[in-house]
Amino acid sequence: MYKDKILKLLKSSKSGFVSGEELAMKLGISRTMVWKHMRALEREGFGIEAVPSQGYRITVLPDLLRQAEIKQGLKTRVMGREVHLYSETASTNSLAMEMASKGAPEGAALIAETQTNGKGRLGRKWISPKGNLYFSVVLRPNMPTHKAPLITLMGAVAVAAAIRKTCGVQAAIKWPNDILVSGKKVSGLLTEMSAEPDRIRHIALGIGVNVNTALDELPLDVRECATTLAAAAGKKIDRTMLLQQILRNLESRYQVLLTSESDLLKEWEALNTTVGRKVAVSGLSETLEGLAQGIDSEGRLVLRLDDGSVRHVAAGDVTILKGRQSEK
Ligand code: BT5
Repeated sequence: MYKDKILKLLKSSKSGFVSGEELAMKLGISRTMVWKHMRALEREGFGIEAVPSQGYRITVLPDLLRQAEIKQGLKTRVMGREVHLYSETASTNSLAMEMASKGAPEGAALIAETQTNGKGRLGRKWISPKGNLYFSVVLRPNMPTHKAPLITLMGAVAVAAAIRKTCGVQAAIKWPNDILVSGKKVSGLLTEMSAEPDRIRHIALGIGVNVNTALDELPLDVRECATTLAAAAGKKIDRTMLLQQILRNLESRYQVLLTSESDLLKEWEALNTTVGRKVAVSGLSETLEGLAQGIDSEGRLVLRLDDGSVRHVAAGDVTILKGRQSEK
């Protein structure tokens, strides 16, 4: 698309300016067409200044994801090989499940600027104001059904490592699907699956990250336990860069999971904030308290209860009990 090419040229110009003549020549279009594309970019929220004898330059960059920018320099083979970008959808996970059942390839990424019915686990909601990241990738792992929880752990590693690298913020994983910064939730993952008794057909790995939204866009009860990367880093975060890094990490960590599960679990252990802590895990029928000792080969949390017995917990919500943190 010409608009994306124009943006690329303007962004890579050292002085910031590129003349209408140069743009017209490089794109093989007339100067009138260049001008028309500039007006179209302004309608999308870009600020464009035209200075006689210097040319055009960008003065305001809107915080909008663009498909071409996401693809540019991504350099992945699988993750993001197809990118579908929506300004609004009910839930990218619902979309991903639907598209996967119709044959979408592994690595297809469904991304939305906002969700009207963002989903958490167990019918809970994921609040999805603009300015953050909401996306799902289609996966078709050749692994038995009981190993599917490892996909969530793999995704958590990819997200936590990407946040550390691109935002310089010490993100940590709370088992099973939360990413925390300073004890507050900045990201959540939702893995949905279609399977036969012994075989996974496809998975939608959904990732929500609070990036640039103002905290008061979140309802009070959520705000108390949540934060955003911009708040933690003290600056606006480039969502495209973060998204690209998560996709790159998903590509590499998915391969690690499929070829050397123990290596993936080692990285998970290094990034997690649950193991070694005294925790309470509330499941559907009971709440267990104990020392989180580790993770097993099916992604279950290994918990030593106060009576010395050991339980492998497959799902639940973890509360890290305060006052016992020296156990880490
Ligand atoms: C999760 O569930 O954390 C999974 C979140 C997955 C969201 C992504 S966005 C893209 C894809 N499409 C979807 O529809 N979903 C996925 P859970 O562990 O059940 O946590 C849900 C709880 O987190 C809620 O009950 C709230 O307490 C809290 N919460 C909701 N919105 C939040 C937000 N934006 N930031 C932090 N916490 C939030």
